[in-house]
Amino acid sequence: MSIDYSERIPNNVNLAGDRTLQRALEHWQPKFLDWWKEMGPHDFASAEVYLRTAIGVDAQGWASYGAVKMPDYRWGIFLADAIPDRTIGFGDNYGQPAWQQVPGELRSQFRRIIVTQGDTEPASVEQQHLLGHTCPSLYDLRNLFQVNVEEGRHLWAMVYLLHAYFGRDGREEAEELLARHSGDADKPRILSTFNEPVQDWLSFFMFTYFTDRDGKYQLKALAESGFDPLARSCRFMLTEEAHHMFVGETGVGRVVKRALEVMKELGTDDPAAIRAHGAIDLPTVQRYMNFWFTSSLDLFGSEVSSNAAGSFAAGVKGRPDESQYEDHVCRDATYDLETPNGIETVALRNAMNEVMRTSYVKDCEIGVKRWNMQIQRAGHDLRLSLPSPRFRRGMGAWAGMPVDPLGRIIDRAEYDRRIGEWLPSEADRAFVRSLMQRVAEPGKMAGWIAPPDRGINNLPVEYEYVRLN
Ligand code: BYC
Repeated sequence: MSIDYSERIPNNVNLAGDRTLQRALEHWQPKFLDWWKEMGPHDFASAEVYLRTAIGVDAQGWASYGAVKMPDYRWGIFLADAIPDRTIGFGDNYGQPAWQQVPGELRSQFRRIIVTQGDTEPASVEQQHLLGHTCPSLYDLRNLFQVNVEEGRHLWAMVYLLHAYFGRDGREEAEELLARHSGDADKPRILSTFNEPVQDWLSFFMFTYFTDRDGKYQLKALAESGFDPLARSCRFMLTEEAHHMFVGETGVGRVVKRALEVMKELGTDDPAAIRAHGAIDLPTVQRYMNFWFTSSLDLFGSEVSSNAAGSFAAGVKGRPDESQYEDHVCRDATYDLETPNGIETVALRNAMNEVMRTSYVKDCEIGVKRWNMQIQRAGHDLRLSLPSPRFRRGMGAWAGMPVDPLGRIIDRAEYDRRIGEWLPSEADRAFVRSLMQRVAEPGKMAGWIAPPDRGINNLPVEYEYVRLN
């Protein structure tokens, strides 16, 4: 079904055919807009931004581009097309018809997962609330806002499910999604990373590279769900998510490129000299990577999880790209986990978080390889690397363990002494923040980042992507 933009809430779910649901969502809509005004991009309500908007849900040509004031963005409800006669692809209900309603006994499991997913979306917008003021270019400013409006739409996707399938509980949860706030002492966001401040653009690029990639994996797992409306919502969200990770990968790549240009110009890799020249040295990039990668690893939950086992068994949440596996039931299969006490063999169903985390880590490696190719081509020996997934963990078997970035358990005193070498220090953060000065002339770039290879939608890099009225 195509998207109907003549409706107050654009949708392809025939909202007009369910007046009660439509009214409930129209009641939530102004609260969302109030939240956006207060917690969304600060001070840019009148700016005209070159944004893409969904006009369909098929892979070809789903987007239209044009100048939009963000508060006028048409947030709506879009589900990917239904797969006829879809069956559940994993767990104890393998091969049964997918559910069009939530089975009563799985209600609280589904609600918890949809709420957790929904909570991250506005959280990320809140984290990025002030970044527009320090954009390195109009091109980057536009990308930030594109990410923000789409995270807003992803919130709509989860709120639709809560309203449409969870009755009064769902409506209450939808209100709570606007009441919790990132970093709030009394009502924080649910998951750890979404309470971390994102105060500079290097953090933003790391966040969109590492944390949005958790989004990719979680959405892929939910796109396998036996609850068909959830699966279809997530399939469409994934098409939007790809751009966010592109922003992260190219953003970090451009920071690296600029550092290499300055290193060449100065004929040194001395971080102090590179900093004095207004670029970000590669060891600092590594420390930011260490921070955001390890924080994002925690988003997969514990290695051994009865929640994960229960979700898999029931058909609530599968593995990303479930079709790549031969055994979709995993009733007797086991998994060898590396714990601080050695290898532990556990039921595979209980290790599903770890299975997902392992695929995620592999995916994270791809961008790091590309950044290292740039460094290698420039003739330098330094290489960026992902720290061991045991390093600086806050969840699971390795939580709080004194482990170095290579994954070795070390003496607690040594860990405490050296942790400052591995993570951004206050001085690093202050330095990076000092570079964050707004550059808002079309085609101009801040001195700490190289220009992108190309513009958006075949437009030149110099295009005025945001008109700051
Ligand atoms: N911080 O059994 P456990 C995205 C909680 S990102 C705080 O180990 P489980 C996006 C957990 O909730 C994707 N708490 O793990 C990216 C549980 O609490 P309850 C977001 C944590 O349940 C960028 C307890 O610890 N989507 O879309 O198997 C921008 C024991 O948990 C953390 C999802 O996450 C943590 N890091 O799995 C915008 C998908 N980790 O319930 C958007 C939905 C765990 O006992 N969520 N806990 O009170 C899920 O599938 C699961 O909730 C989790 C945890 C994977 C998060």
